Amino acid sequence: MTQPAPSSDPVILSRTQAGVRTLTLNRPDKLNAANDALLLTLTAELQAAGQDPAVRVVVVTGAGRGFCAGQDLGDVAGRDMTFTEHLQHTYNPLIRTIRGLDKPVLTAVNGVAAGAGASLALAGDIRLWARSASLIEVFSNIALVPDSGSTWFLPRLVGYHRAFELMALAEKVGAEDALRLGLCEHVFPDETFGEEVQRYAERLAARPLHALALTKRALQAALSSTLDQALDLEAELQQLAGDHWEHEEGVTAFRARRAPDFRREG
Ligand code: T3D
Repeated sequence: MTQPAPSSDPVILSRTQAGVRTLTLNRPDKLNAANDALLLTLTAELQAAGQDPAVRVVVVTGAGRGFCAGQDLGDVAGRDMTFTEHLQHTYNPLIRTIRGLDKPVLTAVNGVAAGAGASLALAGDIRLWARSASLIEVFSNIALVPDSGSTWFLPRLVGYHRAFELMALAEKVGAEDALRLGLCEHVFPDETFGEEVQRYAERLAARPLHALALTKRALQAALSSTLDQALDLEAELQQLAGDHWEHEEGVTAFRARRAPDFRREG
């Protein structure tokens, strides 16, 4: 299997501020089109953030005017993997890592998100968009099938018919439509996007992380479970939450009429 090629210019920039780890896709000249180095490094950085106690929230964003233009089409010819192998080696672990991470992952969509870049944009637990951002299910332009989770995310957000239309015509969805369709939670002005994302992420970082991790797990399971299964899982996870110090802190703070401090360790 191929490994990330050594490069002087990091394909992923990493910075941590106030418990927020920001991972920036850094191939701005190609609208952050993804090569293997970018995909494998991003996955490794997400896993590292998951293990790092200093990190409470992860933000994935792009450098320059694009978020991610999907697969780097210059990197496909001569590849020593089939499409199936390549997806299983690169994109699928990335999307699984985001959805499985015990910490909230925000996708901060600063510009165009196309192809697998659109899937990446949709994979965040919370999706924040800049006003000039857009999403294109561009795969059919090059006669490919939507991948990296787009066929799972999109119909759940917009329904089968609109998902099919977006995929069949590869039409650009702008920020206002994305908000209306439920492809993002908030749209911020381009000029202040970075600050707004950091402010939002810090607000989330002050929330009870253990409870949010369990919430993420419960919601994801519920997407493919029956009501009975969801009720059983809630009962099981509520025990884990109720036994955790965060719960005691929340109740104590409520009784004392003060704000809870979920950042302190047990
Ligand atoms: O391989 C597998 O395992 C299968 C997995 C597939 C996953 C996929 O993501 S398939 C879909 C691949 N992505 C695309 O087909 C998107 C191609 N790009 C575009 O359609 C357009 O660039 C955009 C709509 C995204 C943006 O258009 P625009 O007009 O704002 O920018 P531009 O001028 O087209 O692009 C700017 C530069 O980025 C340009 O380079 P240059 O001419 O300035 O040197 C362009 O070539 C480059 N670029 C954009 N997208 C890609 C790319 N270079 C390589 N790969 C790209 N995907």
